[in-house]
Amino acid sequence: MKKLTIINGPNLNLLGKREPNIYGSLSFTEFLEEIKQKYAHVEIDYFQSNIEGELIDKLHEVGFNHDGIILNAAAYTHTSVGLGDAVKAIETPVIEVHISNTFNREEFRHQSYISPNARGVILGFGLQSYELAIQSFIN
Ligand code: CA2
Repeated sequence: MKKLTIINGPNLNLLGKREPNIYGSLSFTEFLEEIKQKYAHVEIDYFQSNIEGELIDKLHEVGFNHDGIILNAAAYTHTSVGLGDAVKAIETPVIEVHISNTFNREEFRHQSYISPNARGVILGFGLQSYELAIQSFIN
């Protein structure tokens, strides 16, 4: 069984509660239940934190024993050298995902410290961005 981990960064625990025009109205836990049922043959772990160091610790923890990591570092994408270094340091391939198309938003969202060391980047497809990343790991 393939083992994947989804890691979500700051404020993504608010999904479905605020700003539905940008991020949709489904909570991540609701989405995760759907996706776990659909991909029952895949082990899909989930971790969310609002704390940069906890996200780095989680990358270290799963980055040598999982088949893939799906990372939405949220705002830290655009600021965190530490998260970028962690993605570079681990062995498990990382796919960077974003719900929104960060390139049609503010200029500061065009910069990513994750992308240079990610296997790929999927953005702008809403929560489907995560599903596309799962499919890329299992196909
Ligand atoms: O589009 C994405 O997935 C982002 O990673 C989301 C981040 C943003 O800083 C990135 O530029 C793009 C923000 C996540 C905040 O999520 C919220 C969800 C509901 C209500 C408020 C914030």
